[in-house]
Formats: sequence, C-alpha cells, structure tokens
Amino acid sequence: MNHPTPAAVLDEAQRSAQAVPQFGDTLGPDVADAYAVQADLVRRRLDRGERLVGLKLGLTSRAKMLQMGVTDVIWGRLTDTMRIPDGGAVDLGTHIHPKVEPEVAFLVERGRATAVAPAVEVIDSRYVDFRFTLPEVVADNTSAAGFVVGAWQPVTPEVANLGVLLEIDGRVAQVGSTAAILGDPRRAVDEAVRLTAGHDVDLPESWVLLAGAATAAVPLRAGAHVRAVVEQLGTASLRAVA
Ligand code: OOG
Ligand code: MG
Repeated sequence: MNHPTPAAVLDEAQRSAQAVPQFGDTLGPDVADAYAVQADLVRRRLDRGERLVGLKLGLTSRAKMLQMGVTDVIWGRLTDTMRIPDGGAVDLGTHIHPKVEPEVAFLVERGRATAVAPAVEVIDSRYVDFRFTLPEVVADNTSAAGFVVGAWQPVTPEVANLGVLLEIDGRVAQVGSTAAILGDPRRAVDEAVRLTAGHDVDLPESWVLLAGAATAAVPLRAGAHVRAVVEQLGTASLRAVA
C-alpha cells in the first residue's frame, strides 16, 4: 500500500475540515522541501479549477512570531476560493479551528504596489491544536484559509505607521500598528518578490499580497462579527456562520 504524501494528507485535511497530526521528522528539516510540498498542495487546488490570485507573507511581526513560536518570515499562496467579499460570511463548517488577524493588503502590478487596503486574514492550521514547526507550517501553505480586502487606497508614506485594531462584535480584541509588519509593510512587496524568486509562481498581472498580521490572531467563533480597522485606510469585515 502506498502512503499518502504530505501534500495529499494536508489537502484532505483542508477538504474534510479534519485536523491531522504534525509530520514531525517525516517532513525533514529542510524548508526548501517544505515549499515543494506547498507547491504540490496548491497544485491540487489549481487542478480542481481554482486560480492563483496572490501571495501572503506570514510571521512578519513579533506578535505573530511570539504567538506561534516560529521566527522566520514565510510565504504562501492565495487562490480565488479563499477570497471573501467585504462584509461576507465565513462558514465555520468548512474550517477546523479558524482564527482571524488584521492585515494590510497590497495590489501588486508589474512588481510594484499600486494600492493598499485594510484586510482580515482567516488562518486555519490543518494540524492538531494549531501547532507546527517552520517546515510544517510552510508545507501547510502557511495556514492560509481565507481573506477579506477592504477598499483600495493610494499608497502613501503614512502607510509605514498607522494604528490597527481588530474588533470582535464591536469590542477591541487586538491593537497594533502597521509598523509591526517588517518595520514598514511596504517592504512586504520586495520581500515577496525576493522570497518567491525561483519558485515558479505563476501570478496574474495584477495580484494581491497580504503583508502579514500586525497583531496576534484571535479564534473565530460562531456568530462573531469581525472588523479590522486601519487608521486612514478604513475597514475590512467578515462574519462567522455556523
Ligand atoms: C501561520 C501564518 C502566519 C501571519 O500573518 O503572520 C500569518 C500561522 O500563524 O498559522 O499568516
Ligand atoms: Mg496572516
């Protein structure tokens, strides 16, 4: 009998919304191998008709590094089915143990950011207890599950340091600053281009980049109304339905 590959295991975990045990040593310590698993994992989604629409960076803030115990910047792939309209619903039944985090998104055209927007990312580790090593989270497409982008705005120098709030049901759950993201979230664009070089990522002409969470992530509970507020940029929101 053939053992399913890590990509097949993670794909099935996402499709069935059932967590799987960490791979541990079977994945190997090499992050390059983990990115090969991620490529295989996302290829399965593209083969089922999904389209690549962008990239995400992860662990670009200290708050996230501390929360997850992983200290390297990582990147993952975003597909069209992960996109949630602003104010739209997230079906908890298709997730394992989702969390939400406030982000900044960039619209990238010909290698440069042409617009910026507030965003909420939904992350949903396919591993039991939302715990993983660096290679494990990279293989799992950096926990990518969903994202909402608010209204696009021009990119101004102020984007370097704007206040960020994550509100749940109108109450402030997390507070941060865009400066927590790589010191200046605009760095995310060059960083994404650098990190993905040689990885054969076939992005459309205009694509979305999630620069990474400005604060720790918060569990997404049934009925919750979630809103990210970025000073000067506006809001992005979603709600969780059971
Ligand atoms: C990994 C993904 C991290 C971010 O914005 O830092 C991430 C995780 O925490 O599960 O998306
Ligand atoms: Mg994120």
